[in-house]
Amino acid sequence: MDGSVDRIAEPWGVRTPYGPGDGWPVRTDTHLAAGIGEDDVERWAQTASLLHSNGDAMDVAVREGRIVGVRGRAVDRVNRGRLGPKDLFGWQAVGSGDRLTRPLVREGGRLVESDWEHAMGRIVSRSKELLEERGPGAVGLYTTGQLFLEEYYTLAVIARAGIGTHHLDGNTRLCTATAAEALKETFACDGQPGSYTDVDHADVIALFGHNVAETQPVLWMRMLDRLDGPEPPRLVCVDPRPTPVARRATVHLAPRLGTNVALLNALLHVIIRGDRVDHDFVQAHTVGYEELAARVKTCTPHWAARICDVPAAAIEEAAAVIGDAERLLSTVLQGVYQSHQATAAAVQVNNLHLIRGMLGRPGAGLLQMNGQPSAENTRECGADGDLPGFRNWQNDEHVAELARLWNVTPDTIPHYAPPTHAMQILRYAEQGSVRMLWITGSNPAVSLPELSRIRAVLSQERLFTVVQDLFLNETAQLADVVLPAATWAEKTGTFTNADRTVHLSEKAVEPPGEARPDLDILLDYATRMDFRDKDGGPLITWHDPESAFRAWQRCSAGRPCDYTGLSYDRLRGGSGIQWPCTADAPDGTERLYTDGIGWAHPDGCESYGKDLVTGAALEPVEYRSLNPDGKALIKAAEYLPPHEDTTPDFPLQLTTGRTLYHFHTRTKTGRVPQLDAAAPEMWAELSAAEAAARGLAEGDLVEVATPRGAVRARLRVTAIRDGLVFLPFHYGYWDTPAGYQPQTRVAGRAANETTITDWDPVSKQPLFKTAAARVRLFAHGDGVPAPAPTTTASAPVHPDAVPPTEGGPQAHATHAGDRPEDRS
Ligand SMILES: Nc1nc2c(c(=O)[nH]1)N[C@H]1C(S)=C(S)[C@@H](COP(=O)(O)OP(=O)(O)OC[C@H]3O[C@@H](n4cnc5c(=O)[nH]c(N)nc54)[C@H](O)[C@@H]3O)O[C@H]1N2
Ligand SMILES: Nc1nc2c(c(=O)[nH]1)N[C@H]1C(S)=C(S)[C@@H](COP(=O)(O)OP(=O)(O)OC[C@H]3O[C@@H](n4cnc5c(=O)[nH]c(N)nc54)[C@H](O)[C@@H]3O)O[C@H]1N2
Ligand SMILES: [Mo]
Repeated sequence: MDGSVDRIAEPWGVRTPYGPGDGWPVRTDTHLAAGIGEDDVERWAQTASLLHSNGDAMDVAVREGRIVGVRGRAVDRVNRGRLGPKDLFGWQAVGSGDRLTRPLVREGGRLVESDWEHAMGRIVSRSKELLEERGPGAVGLYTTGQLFLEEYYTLAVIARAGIGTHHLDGNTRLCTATAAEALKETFACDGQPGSYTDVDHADVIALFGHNVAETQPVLWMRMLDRLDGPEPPRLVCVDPRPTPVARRATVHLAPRLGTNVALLNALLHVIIRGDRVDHDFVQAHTVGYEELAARVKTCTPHWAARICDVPAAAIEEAAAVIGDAERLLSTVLQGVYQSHQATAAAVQVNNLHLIRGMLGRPGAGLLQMNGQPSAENTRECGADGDLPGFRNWQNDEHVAELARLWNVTPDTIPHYAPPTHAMQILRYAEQGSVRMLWITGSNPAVSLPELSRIRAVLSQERLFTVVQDLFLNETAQLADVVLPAATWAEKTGTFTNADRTVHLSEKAVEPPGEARPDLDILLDYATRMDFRDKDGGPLITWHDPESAFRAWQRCSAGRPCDYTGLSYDRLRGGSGIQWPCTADAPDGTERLYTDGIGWAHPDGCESYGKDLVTGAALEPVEYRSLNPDGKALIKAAEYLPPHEDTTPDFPLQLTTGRTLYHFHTRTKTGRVPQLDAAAPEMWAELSAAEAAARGLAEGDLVEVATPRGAVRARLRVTAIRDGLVFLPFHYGYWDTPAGYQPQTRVAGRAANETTITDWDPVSKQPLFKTAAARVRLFAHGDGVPAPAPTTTASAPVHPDAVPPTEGGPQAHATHAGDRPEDRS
């Protein structure tokens, strides 16, 4: 099968079909810079993908101190050598000519070049001033899902035990807060139950609001290879857009936005009505079944059909497929997490698995997906609104454990209330109680909802903003101090993907100019702040990535995410390894809950749970009486209508999301010629009927407006459901074209000008996927089609009208088949 294809035109490459229970064949994908052959590569450095949560393992090719390409790692359990388009080409952004190379500080209103001494000095003196005058609550830290484990753990210790602030969260709040919360509601603890190898065994795969084809293309390759092999699985897809997944589905349900709970309750109704319930499993491992059965009794497919605008027969059919499954794998992502009733809906997917006994065996897998590459570590290390090691802020013994570990008194670690969530930190900054905000690895001026408000908050005079990034992005433009960070391939560390696989990422090249690894910056800050433990010793006792990793191992010991059996050496050379990895499970753990529910006992659990409607936290005593034996919790939820519904003025539903070729606010992918060219500009999507009703055609310039703001973009007419407009959220208000020309300002282009300040009451995740909007003609097109890809959910209904998305010779990547030495 060896050969080469244009991986912009054919994002998933060639097929390697396989049957149930067989190992996924190897296919090694390679892309090297023009004119470079494998013989020209001086060195390969081991790492994994940092442009999504899949954790595709790869080696970075180095020549003369520069990255010149990448090759998938055939030995790795996650990808068996394959890479997606973003990873094949995205490495070029690391060497981009416009990286930040020196610290910047604001002088007389302008950002000017400075040095580390001066820039760190400003941060430290402001920190000390605020701690003195206003206390730790004046300092907020907003991090990411894109750093390394060692960095998050250091950040968490600095925040919780050094500064002593409650206000530390990640952009994971926008991303996987609901995944974590749904797992906490059902299993009383975070931790992904399933494994990617469940794809190898499943007879039914159900995807809820997850466009895996575009957002984890290698996982989709695995599914495609099953679909093209003997005894293929049946696919259920719940998504309002015609995604590549929807096009391959046995049953595709395209609900109205924000109606996931109604749809899931109807699926549960049919399964319970037909008694496709594993009563033995329910009896042995769960509490709450009776309440669920009562709750969904009236949720017939006919009832849901009216709410979701999906045919009742299709709901029956999907329920029959799920009800008949012997090995059901479900995945859930942003179509649930960022939509109305996020946690309540995600929990109903868990319920499907619990009542069908689909847990803890090959193929019976549940993946409450992650989005960002290291979001898992943000959660584990407690750099989001959790305590490190999945510890429970309401459990005094857990807080005491951390205090012993860090040699501080328990009252040093704030735990009087749940750690502050990102939207609330922003609110405190808006109101003036938070006076310093340190942003690491995120671009909130593009990625948070209601941008006019975010810009106003971040540019306040009284708020001291620090931005630590690779580029002078939209957020950095508003900062008081900008710190140049080294990134992936320029620093060493570990990170963990969505199925708990830990990878080592080695330094391959030097960072540009004075840019420094995030870990070094944080350690430097801790030293300058002189953070001490209770005996006067230094609070932070580690000094480099490997010693930070060992410190984290001690923190993880005995917790669900136990890393004690791992080491840098063990992660070097072979495959990534799944946690928990301990002396008892030295090769890691493929699936959780193979032997009952492990972490729901009141003494050990991470969370006592919340009310699914109000988000109010349960008291320890309430939890103890509800679940004394630590079983899984079946929690029912009632469907409630979306907060912002359509009106005559705003008659369409608006959703936002991703395209295959770009990552977030495009700081990395926008600087890569192959990726930039595949989707160079903003667009909007409507169905043919909605376009016709407004006299609109492909390529017309339209304005999409909500009560918050508007964007202008060319229209792509697709097979999206009626009543819906879609905007990709990748395009910021600064253009950063590949080729590194100077940036230019583009007004009215970022999708988040239109989105609403609103969040799920339980997980506090912002709702980027349910709002009401109107679309009107701004100017007729000039025959030029919308700049949207044709290979994705954005495929035009009239393919002849739009030239196909291709990458040409520069987008060719090679693939090579199984070699005996690669077989594991
Ligand atoms: N190419 C690419 N890949 C990425 C990323 C990227 O930026 N680009 N980012 C990474 C990150 S951080 C994340 S979080 C993931 C996100 O990965 P996904 O969740 O797969 O991506 P999205 O496009 O945000 O949303 C998924 C789908 O939700 C559907 N949807 C919208 N509203 C609803 C609803 O109310 N109900 C249902 N059932 N579906 C709905 C949309 O039509 C969309 O197809 O991707 C990761 N991978
Ligand atoms: N409308 C709408 N908005 C959304 C979403 C949506 O679906 N719709 N999705 C949400 C989701 S799921 C997510 S995850 C967020 C993502 O939103 P952001 O976090 O804003 O995403 P990025 O553009 O990836 O920003 C990451 C920043 O970190 C920098 N960076 C990269 N690597 C490093 C590093 O090693 N060190 C440092 N210091 N910096 C680094 C990059 O240059 C970039 O500026 O957007 C959210 N916003
Ligand atoms: Mo995300």
